[in-house]
Amino acid sequence: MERSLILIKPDGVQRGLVGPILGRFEARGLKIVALRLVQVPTELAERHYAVHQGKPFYEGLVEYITSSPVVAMVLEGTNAVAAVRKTVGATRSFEADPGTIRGDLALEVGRNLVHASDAPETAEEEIALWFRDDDLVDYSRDTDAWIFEEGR
Ligand code: IDP
Ligand code: MG
Repeated sequence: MERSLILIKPDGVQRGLVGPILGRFEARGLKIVALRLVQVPTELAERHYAVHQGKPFYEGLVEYITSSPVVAMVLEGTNAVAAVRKTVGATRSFEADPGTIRGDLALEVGRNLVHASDAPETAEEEIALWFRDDDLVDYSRDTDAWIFEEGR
């Protein structure tokens, strides 16, 4: 099973969209294996966005993600990384397809509601950055066999 690190960014929390956003992932069948509300320390923001250091939007991005609490979570499922990225939509919200979170609920790139890991390898690194091993809960759902062909 693949896992992805998702953040509902400060605009999502402030706008009261935690439930609707989380609901889209749950409805798709992704399993929540970790979840917490975090006021992000600058140091964590800088490590999380290290790949963007030096880009013109980097400082604004760190300011944005530390401006108010985020909801951090780990979601699990078959092809979870790609599935979540599709559900989230294009980075530039105004270009995101209708039906995606950004395409339905956001307009700007700097207020795009959600972070989602972009590859299984970066997902594992990001999960280690945001959660301790024992924060991840291993459990099965009665619905798993109706969501995953291989059951579990
Ligand atoms: P992603 O979140 O869709 O993976 P990335 O390219 O990894 O997009 O960029 C990380 C975040 O940086 C974006 O989600 C967005 O909040 C912000 N960002 C990216 N490009 C720009 C930009 O051109 N202006 C302002 N913010 C940007
Ligand atoms: Mg990214």
